[in-house]
Amino acid sequence: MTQTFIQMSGQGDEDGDVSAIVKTRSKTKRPPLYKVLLLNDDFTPMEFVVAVLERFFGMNHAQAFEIMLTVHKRGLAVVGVFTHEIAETKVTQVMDFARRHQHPLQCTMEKE
Ligand code: TYC
Repeated sequence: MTQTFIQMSGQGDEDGDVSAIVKTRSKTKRPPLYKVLLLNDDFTPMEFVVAVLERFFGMNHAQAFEIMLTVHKRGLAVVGVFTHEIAETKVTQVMDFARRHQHPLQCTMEKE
C-alpha cells in the first residue's frame, strides 16, 4: 500500500486549519512467472510430443514440430511461461497424458 501526501503550503484558513489530500493506492504487483520445460528422452515418439504441444500449449502444427525438434536436439526447451497455478496445471496435464500413453516424457517448471 502506498500513501501519497500532498503538502499544502501557506498557513491554513482563518482557524489555522491545514488540509491535506491523502491518496491511497493499492499497488497491483505482477505475479511471479514460471517457465514450463519439456525434456528430451530416447523413447517418446516425436508425433506424441507434437500432439502434446498442440493440445496443452495451443501451438499450431508447425510451431509444435519446431519446438519438438529443439527439445530433441538441445535436450530441453521452454514451452511456455505462466503464473504458478497455470504452470502447475500444464505440468500435471502433460505428465498425466504421457503416463496414460505409457511414454516417459518429462515436463517440469522453474521460476523465471
Ligand atoms: N527424442 C525423441 C525421439 O527421438 C523425441 C522427443 C522429442 C522426445 C522431444 C521427448 O520432449 C521430447 N523419439
